[in-house]
Amino acid sequence: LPEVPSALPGPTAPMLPPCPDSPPGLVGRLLIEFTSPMPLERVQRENPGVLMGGRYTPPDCTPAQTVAVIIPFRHREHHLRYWLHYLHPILRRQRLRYGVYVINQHGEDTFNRAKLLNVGFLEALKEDAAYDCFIFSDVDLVPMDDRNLYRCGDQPRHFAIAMDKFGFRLPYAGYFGGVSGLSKAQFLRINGFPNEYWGWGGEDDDIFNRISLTGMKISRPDIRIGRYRMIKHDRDKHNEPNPQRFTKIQNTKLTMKRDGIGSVRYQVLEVSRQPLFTNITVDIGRPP
Ligand code: UDH
Repeated sequence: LPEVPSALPGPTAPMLPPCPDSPPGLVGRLLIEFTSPMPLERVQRENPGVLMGGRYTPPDCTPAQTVAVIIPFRHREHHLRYWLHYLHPILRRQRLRYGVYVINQHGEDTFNRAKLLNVGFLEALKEDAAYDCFIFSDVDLVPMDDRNLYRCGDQPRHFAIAMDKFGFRLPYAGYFGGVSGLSKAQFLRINGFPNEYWGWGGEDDDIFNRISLTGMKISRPDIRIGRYRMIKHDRDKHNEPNPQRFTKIQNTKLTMKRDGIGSVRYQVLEVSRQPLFTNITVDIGRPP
């Protein structure tokens, strides 16, 4: 006799259709400016659908990926408010399931962007093991077109390919700075990012090398769509150009096996869930 199920499996929540590949309701080219003041209360008011910690899930469809947006950070509150103001509505229109993580370097020692991004990868996964796509974004970069979709594909993605400060062009063929995205598997395949680039420069080229050395290729949007505005700023204190960067990027092949996500050491000092983002303050040490 056939088995008769004692209870039919009934959906507890309505089943939502998969989110479409090309989200309807995108608006294309956007007007981005950084002149009017941007109080955090206003940004919160404008984004009622964003949950505590900066989490969002589309109400009308099921996304294929769960995206962690990771921002390396120190003393840029003013930039962060613009970033949140512009990005939350864009990411919502893109029908992403996402969370925003601001990785705040504690103390005043030399800044280390790539190490903060490694911390973001691990800490986001501790919050939600479902993250399978990681978008790494500088806090001062806002896309000028919402068709530049913040999701991962079968190759690592470079999003910020046409920045205003570089005349809306790629500054050089191997440029991978500003905003980039890797799936969890792609990130692990390159052993994450280097931890040993202290100060400004070189870490993005090292990441580019890691991707090439593992046989992957960079994917990029159309040059007319990958446009960005950067919030103008002076060089930060304690993020001087790193004079070792030129020699270090010659040695990625040797260093990437021992220096990466497998060897990152840090101490989380505070995790605080804010209305529009999760702030993780971390002690990442200092250069040797
Ligand atoms: N960052 C901080 N705080 C810092 C340093 C860096 O939050 O003190 C983060 C932030 O997300 C920033 C990113 O690291 O967007 C990259 O650093 P950056 O903006 O300093 O790098 P960029 O190449 O500028 O954009 C370099 C200095 C340009 C000086 C130009 C003077 N006209």
